[in-house]
Amino acid sequence: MSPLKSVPGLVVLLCVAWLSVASGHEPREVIDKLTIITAQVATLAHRFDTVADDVTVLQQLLTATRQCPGGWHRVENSCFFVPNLTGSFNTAQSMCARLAPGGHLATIQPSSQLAIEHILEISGNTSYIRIGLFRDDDGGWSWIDGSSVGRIPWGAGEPNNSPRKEGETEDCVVWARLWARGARLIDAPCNHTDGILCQMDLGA
Ligand SMILES: [Ca+2]
Repeated sequence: MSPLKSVPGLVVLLCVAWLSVASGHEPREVIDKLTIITAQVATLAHRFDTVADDVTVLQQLLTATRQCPGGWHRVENSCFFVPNLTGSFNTAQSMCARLAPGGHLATIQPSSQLAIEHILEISGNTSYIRIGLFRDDDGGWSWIDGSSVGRIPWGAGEPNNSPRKEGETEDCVVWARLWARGARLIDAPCNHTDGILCQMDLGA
């Protein structure tokens, strides 16, 4: 593409005139060189896009070949684990971080919910399982790994911020393992001792 067609003509003419004077070349030569440089830049940009696409494919292949640690269950590009431990929200998050690099309390996405339900059904005996959802400073709900919060499968009547003890608040979320399928999340106090669902991400 001629530079005359890619930027305002007046600016190009002024640049060509200046370059012509500064370099001692004829304006036609300057235009020819600018045209060649423009074409080279376009070629390099195309090559960069091609390399970026190749890197994306290689990253996807690398993620696909990674494996979960022993005892962890793979769901999509993450691994999930129910340790034979219990803890408060903060304790559980620390445990998950110690169990695997990048480990954290689990995030439940609609696409992975059914598979995670199955993992919880075959793991442990604890009725309530901590996950990484908590009430943030704005009063909304946030996942501890920063994932976007979409539809939350709350149980019937939840969240109700209805603690049994006076003075407590229900600022953390647990998975009620024995509730009906599909809607098992309830808000509950963060300091209660519950089971734990950890997650580590293979693509990290
Ligand atoms: Ca509740």
